[in-house]
Order: sequence, then C-alpha cells, then structure tokens
Amino acid sequence: MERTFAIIKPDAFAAGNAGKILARIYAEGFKVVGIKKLYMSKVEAEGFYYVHNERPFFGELTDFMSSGPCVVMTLEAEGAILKWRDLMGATNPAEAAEGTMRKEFGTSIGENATHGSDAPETAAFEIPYFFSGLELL
Ligand code: FUP
Repeated sequence: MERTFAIIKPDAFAAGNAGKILARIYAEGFKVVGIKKLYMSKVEAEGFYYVHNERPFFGELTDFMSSGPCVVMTLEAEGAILKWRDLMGATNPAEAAEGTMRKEFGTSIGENATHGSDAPETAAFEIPYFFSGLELL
C-alpha cells in the first residue's frame, strides 16, 4: 500500500464541489487515512510550494492557495500516487481527459481544483507538512 497527499483546492471548495470529489475518491477505491478542512496562510502556502519559489507563477499560486479554505487529505491505495494523478488529470484543465477532476471542476491552469503528490519523495514531504502521525491512525 502507498500513501499520497491530496488537496481539494480553494476554487473547488468554494464552488461546493468537495463532496463530489470525495465521492469519486471513495468510488475509485482509495482509503481516506487523513482529512481536514483548513485555511492556509500565505506563508504556509509558500512553504508547501517552496520547490516552485523561482517560478513566475509562485506569487499567484500562493495567493490562490491562501485565498480560501481547502480540504487536505492523505489517501491510501495500491499505487496511490499515480492513481490519484490519473484521477486528477493534466495540470491544465483544458488538456485534462474527460472524467478527470481537473476537467470536471478546474477552470484554469492556476485554479485547477485539486493537488496531488507527484512522487514518493514529494508525498514524504507533503503528508507530514499537514498531518501528524496521530491524525493518520
Ligand atoms: P501539478 O503537479 O499538476 O499540480 O503541476 P505543477 O507542479 O507543475 O504546478 C503546481 C501548481 O502550480 C499547479 F497545480 C497550478 C500552478 N501552475 C500555474 O499556476 N501556472 C503554470 O504555468 C504551472 C502551474
């Protein structure tokens, strides 16, 4: 079993799509090991996305992620990292396949409804950034 880190981003949460996204997560067979709603500060968003801090979209990205509440999750499944990336779809909703979360609920490359770890090392940083061990029992 593998664990990945996922976010229902502020755009999807504000639009009332958190329930639909969570229903798909369960329907695809993930176990939801950790889940909570939070309202990230700008500094917390900057820390989370520090790998992108040289990118031109860093300011916009961290403004967006701290613009409203989101839902953070730790998901477990066989091959959870790739499985959730597949269910999310391409970063740009316009290029995402039919039936993916970003196609259904994203509106632009910045406001793309969901986040998912892209590799085991990323998940190993992202999960404990938001969850303590006691929250993942
Ligand atoms: P992803 O792993 O699919 O979330 O994509 P990236 O790690 O490349 O980018 C992280 C986030 O930065 C994306 F979800 C949205 C944002 N982003 C932009 O706003 N503009 C870009 O050109 C690329 C990414």
